[in-house]
Amino acid sequence: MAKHLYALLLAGLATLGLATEGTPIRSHPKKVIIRFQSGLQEQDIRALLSPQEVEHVEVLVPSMNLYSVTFKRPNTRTAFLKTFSRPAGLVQYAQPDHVVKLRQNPNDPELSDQWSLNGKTERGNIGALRAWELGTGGKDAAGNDVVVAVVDGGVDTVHKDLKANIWINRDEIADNGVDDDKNGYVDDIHGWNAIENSSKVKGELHDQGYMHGTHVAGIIGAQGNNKLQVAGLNWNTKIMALVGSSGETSVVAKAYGYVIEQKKLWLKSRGKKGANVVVTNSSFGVDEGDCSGAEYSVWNDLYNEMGKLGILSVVATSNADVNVDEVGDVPSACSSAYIIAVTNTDSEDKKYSDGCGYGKKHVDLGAPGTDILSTVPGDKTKKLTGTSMATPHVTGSIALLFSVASKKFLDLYSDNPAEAAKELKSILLESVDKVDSLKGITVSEGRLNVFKAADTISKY
Ligand SMILES: [Ca+2]
Ligand SMILES: [Ca+2]
Ligand SMILES: [Ca+2]
Repeated sequence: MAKHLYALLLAGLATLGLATEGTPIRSHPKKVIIRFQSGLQEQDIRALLSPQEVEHVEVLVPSMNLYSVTFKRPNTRTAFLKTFSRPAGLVQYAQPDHVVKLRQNPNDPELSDQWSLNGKTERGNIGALRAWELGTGGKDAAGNDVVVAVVDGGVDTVHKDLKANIWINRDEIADNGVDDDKNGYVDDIHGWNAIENSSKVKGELHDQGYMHGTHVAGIIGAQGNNKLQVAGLNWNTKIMALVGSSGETSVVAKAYGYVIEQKKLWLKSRGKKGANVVVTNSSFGVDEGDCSGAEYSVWNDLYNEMGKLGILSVVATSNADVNVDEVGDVPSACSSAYIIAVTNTDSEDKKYSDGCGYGKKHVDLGAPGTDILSTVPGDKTKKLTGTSMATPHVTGSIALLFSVASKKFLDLYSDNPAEAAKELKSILLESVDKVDSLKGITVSEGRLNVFKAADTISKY
C-alpha cells in the first residue's frame, strides 16, 4: 500500500516535470494540505512520504486524516498537487496552502462616509484597511496598554462610540474628593482639566472646544467593528482626556505635565501605576509664535521631556496658508525631535485648498483633514475640516503602530524610550506616499501611509 502512493507521486513527477504555478492567489510555495483516506494510520502516512522529497509533516485534524506536508522543492509540490487534486489512491484530495487574510473590514455603518479610512479613494488612501489586517489597536505585544493623550477642549467620555476606549485610572475612585492613588490629582479618573484644575474632562454640549476634542478623539479611537457609527484608526485603545487647548501656555504645560507625571509613574512602578502614554495629540497653537525665541522656551522643553519618556507629540500646523519656517508657529515650528507636525490633505491628495500651513524644515507630513467624519458630543457624528483633523490620523496611527510593533522594537522602547520614539518617527516619515502637492514644502514630501509604517514596525 505504501509503495502505491509513492509510485503515483513519482509518476506524477515524471509526466508533469517542471509544471509551474499559474494561480494568482498566494499560497506557500512548498506546502500542501492533504486529506488521506480514512483508515490510514499516521505511521503509514509518514512512511508514504519520502524523506528525500518531504521536509516536514504535520497533523492538522487527526480525526480527518488531514495533514500539512512541506516539500523540499517547489517543483515537487507542484507536481504533487497536479496529481492529487482529485481523489487518487490513498489521497482524498490535496490542495495549496493558501495565504489567508483576515477579513477585518469593520461593520461600522458610517464607514462608507469615512473617505480617509474606507479605502474607496485611490488617492488620499492611508492604507487603513490593510493596516487593520496587521492589527486594530489595543495592547502592545508585551501586554501593555497603549495610551493616547488628547490635549484639547475635552472629550465626551460617555459617547456611545467612544466610551469603551476611554482611559480609566484604575486606582482612582471618581467623585469622592480624595486623591486615592496619591498621584497629586484628585479624582482624575479619565485625565485632567488643566483650565479648571479639576477632573472634569466632559464639557457642555454646545461648547466648540468640547466638540473639537470629541471629534479628534473619535478619529484616533472611535470603537470599531461594533455596528455603531464610525471606526477610529484604533478599534480599541485608551484615550486619556486633557482639557488644555485654550487659555495660556501655562494651561498647556499643566496638561502636558499630567501626561509626564503619569508616564513617569508608569515607568517607575513598572506598569503598576500611572499610564503608558506613547503619544500626545495637540491640535492648537500660537499663530506665528517664534518657538526658537527665548519667550517660548517651555515648549521645546516640554516636548523634549516627554520625548525622553518615549512620548511623541503630534501637532497640527496652522490653518492659514503660511510657510511656518518663515513666519513661525508654536508648536508646529518648534525644533524638538519628538514633535511630528502635520498639515491637511484632501481626498485627491491635494494640500487643502482653503489653506493650511507648510514648511520644508518643520512640517513633517500631510494627513487627511478635509471633510472628516467623526464623533461629536451627544452620541452624534459630524464632518469637520482642518489640520486639527489631519493630526489625529497621525496620532492614531502611532498608537496602532505600538499595537503591532515587533518584540525587538518594544525591547528598544523599554531600554531606550527616547531612541525608540525617534526611530518610530523616522519609520512613519519614511513610509509616506510622496504626493506632488507636498513636494518641496514638507519634510517628508508625502502623506501618511499607516499600512506601510505598520508593516515596517511589525517586522522591525
Ligand atoms: Ca489621583
Ligand atoms: Ca478620588
Ligand atoms: Ca463604531
